[in-house]
Amino acid sequence: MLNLNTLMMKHLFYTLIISCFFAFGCTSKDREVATASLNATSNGAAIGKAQFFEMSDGKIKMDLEINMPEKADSSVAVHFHEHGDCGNMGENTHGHWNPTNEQHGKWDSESFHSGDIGNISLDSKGQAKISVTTNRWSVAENEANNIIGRGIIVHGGIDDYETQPTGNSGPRIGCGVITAIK
Ligand SMILES: [Cu+2]
Ligand SMILES: [Zn+2]
Repeated sequence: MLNLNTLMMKHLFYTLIISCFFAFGCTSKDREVATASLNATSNGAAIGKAQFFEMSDGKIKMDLEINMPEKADSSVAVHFHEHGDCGNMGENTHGHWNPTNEQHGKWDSESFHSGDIGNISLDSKGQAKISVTTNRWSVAENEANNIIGRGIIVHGGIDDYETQPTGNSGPRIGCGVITAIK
């Protein structure tokens, strides 16, 4: 005869396994796959960071934080640029990263570059936190939409979402490089 304790232990064990799969998705935790430190192009001061997570559905999520007290109560434009080289006041990142060969535009509009994050409004302290989740990005080597090694540029002006191919977004005041986390 099985004793009651053994039965209860078995029940508990299967309950835990099942609830883990169905309720908590314990095998598919979002994994941090890349990061970028953002620094002022003028003096190298830290102005924010981006963290990238691979989601269970294969999409990539970016959590972006900007902290620029000198830009309080204003907006800055953010884009991914082609090259991960912040030299020469961010100019070495060259133009907007554009793996799908589209026109520059507003995120989620008819046509836009895959790194056209767009205008981000900073609060009275110059801070902002945004998240973007998309299937336009990957971290897979040899994929055209691999974000690793791309530059992130923070502009001192506002993206008009029209002017080609830059949005006329003003000077490059901040820069970072998307770096893989192994
Ligand atoms: Cu830009
Ligand atoms: Zn663009």
